[in-house]
Amino acid sequence: MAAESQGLRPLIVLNKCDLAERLPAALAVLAPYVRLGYPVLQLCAHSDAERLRPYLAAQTSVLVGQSGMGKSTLINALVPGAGAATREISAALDSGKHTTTHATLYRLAGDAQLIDSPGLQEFGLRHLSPQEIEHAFPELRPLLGQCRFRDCRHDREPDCAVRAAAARGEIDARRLATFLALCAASR
Ligand SMILES: Nc1nc2c(ncn2[C@@H]2O[C@H](COP(=O)(O)OP(=O)(O)O)[C@@H](O)[C@H]2O)c(=O)[nH]1
Ligand SMILES: [Mg+2]
Ligand SMILES: [Zn+2]
Repeated sequence: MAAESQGLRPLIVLNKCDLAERLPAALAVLAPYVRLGYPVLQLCAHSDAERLRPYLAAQTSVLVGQSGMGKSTLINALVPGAGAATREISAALDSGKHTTTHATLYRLAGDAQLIDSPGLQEFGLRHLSPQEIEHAFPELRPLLGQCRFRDCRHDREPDCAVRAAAARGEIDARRLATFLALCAASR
């Protein structure tokens, strides 16, 4: 949603695919995003991080995700000598929770730049207005302007095109709940 709101092209990277017993549950969580057309790249940062490289060419990319998902491990696999702190390194240095604490930009061959980020703690969407949040949900865009009320919040209003689409199963229920929670937080 943050990427959509900024006009960035999202790629969902599903890391740790070597943990085969967890893979079906992870893919089930991602299914609504696949239905929306977002590409999903499955990999294991320890063995086939190279599969990410073609997606990074000639542009700046940022790795965003919860702490522990393997962002710094990916950086170290793709950028020789990067030395990004991972959970192993911070444990060895006995620094406990100090892994990635700030964003760092790394240069790759082929005019590519890759930014490692410290996870989602500093990350919010509260700066977005309800209108900007609407546009961060591609599945809502074709419905905007079709509700009875021009300022419909898609919450309890009658003749709401968004809720009607959700009732028909055309909008994922969890995505709609997230949308309503984001709108409530931005008011
Ligand atoms: N099994 C497995 N573990 C991984 C993989 N990638 C990263 N890890 C481990 O996940 C932990 C967190 O990795 P780290 O790169 O520090 O995550 P970050 O917080 O997203 O930067 C470390 O113990 C990594 O070794 C992977 O593909 N498979
Ligand atoms: Mg990190
Ligand atoms: Zn509505």
